[in-house]
Amino acid sequence: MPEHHVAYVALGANLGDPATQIEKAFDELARLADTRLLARSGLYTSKPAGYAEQPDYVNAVAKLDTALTPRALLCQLLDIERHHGRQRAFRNAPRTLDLDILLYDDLGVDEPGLRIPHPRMHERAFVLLPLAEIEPKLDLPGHGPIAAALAGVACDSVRRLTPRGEH
Ligand code: PH2
Ligand code: MG
Ligand code: MG
Repeated sequence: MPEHHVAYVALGANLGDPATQIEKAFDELARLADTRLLARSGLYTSKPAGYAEQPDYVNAVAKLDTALTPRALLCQLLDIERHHGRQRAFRNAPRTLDLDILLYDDLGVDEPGLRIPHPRMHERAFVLLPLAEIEPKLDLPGHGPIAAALAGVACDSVRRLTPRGEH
């Protein structure tokens, strides 16, 4: 029996048809080998953080049960990004699809190309709002309850696209 782990993945897109790409990415996550989609948030629209001259984003979060290692999961996520035509022009450039591992059990990883917990997740409303929707009691390693992290960030530039209770 392979070991099972819980991983949270952030989804983001702001080129092409972002909402459709995020919905498709949820399906692709659900079809990954040795992985089940346990929960998914609704879709959120958000103003770009970091580099302002780009279209608004659609963001969401998935909760996975997976037997993949963090590195194997990352490779699968990069593969899905490539299928969506992701190009890497420069840091924080607009993208057709971005899939980031936020958490993997309570594991800490600091390797080239892979840092878990995601080092900026606690300061990003576009991550915290969808994550809190599916895991309102979550503790963020090193940062305490997710509700406290949310209270410390500006959420006014993030809006749920679909009514609560619907995806
Ligand atoms: N991702 C970034 C940089 N800025 N801003 C928003 N609103 N949503 C994102 O997913 C996002 C961003 C780098 O990954
Ligand atoms: Mg990212
Ligand atoms: Mg990324």
